[in-house]
Amino acid sequence: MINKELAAKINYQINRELYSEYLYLSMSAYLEDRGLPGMANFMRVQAEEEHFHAMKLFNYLNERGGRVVLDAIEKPKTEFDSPLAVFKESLEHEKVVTDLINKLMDTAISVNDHAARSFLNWYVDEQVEEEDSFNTILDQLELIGGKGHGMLMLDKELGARTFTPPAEEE
Ligand code: OFO
Repeated sequence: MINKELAAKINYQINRELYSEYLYLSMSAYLEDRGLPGMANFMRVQAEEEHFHAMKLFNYLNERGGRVVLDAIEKPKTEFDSPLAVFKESLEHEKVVTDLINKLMDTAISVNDHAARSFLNWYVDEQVEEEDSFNTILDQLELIGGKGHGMLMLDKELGARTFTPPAEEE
C-alpha cells in the first residue's frame, strides 16, 4: 500500500496536470482567435499531452492501491497580451510543474518508495522535454519579433504537431 503523504501528493499532481490541460486549451482558444491556427493546434496537442500526464498518474495511484480523489480545477487565464506572451507564460508554467515533480520525487525518496521513484523518473525526463520545447519556440518567436512573415511560417510549422501517446512510441 502506498504511503499516505505520497498518495496525497500524487492526487495533487493529477489536479495540476488537469489544470495544465485546461490552461493550454485556453491558450489554444486565444491563439485561434488571433488567427494563428497552427499555434492553436500546438497548444491543443499540448493539452492532450497534459491529459496523458494526468491519466498516467491516475492509473498508477490505482495500481498501487491508492485512492484517486479529484479536486476542482481552477479557472485558467483567458486573455493574454500577445502570442509571444502566451509562450512566455507556458515556459514559466512548465518551470512551476518541474518544481512540483521534483518535490514529488523528494517525497518518494523520503518514504523510501523505490517503485514510485522509478515511475516518477519518467516525469523528471518529460519535464526536461517540456521546458526545452517551449524554450525553442520562444527563442524563435523572439527572433522574429512575434510578427510578420516569420510568424506565419512558424504558425505553419506548429500546425504539423500531432499527439502520439508516449507509450506507443516505445
Ligand atoms: Fe505535464 O507537463 Fe506540462 O504541465
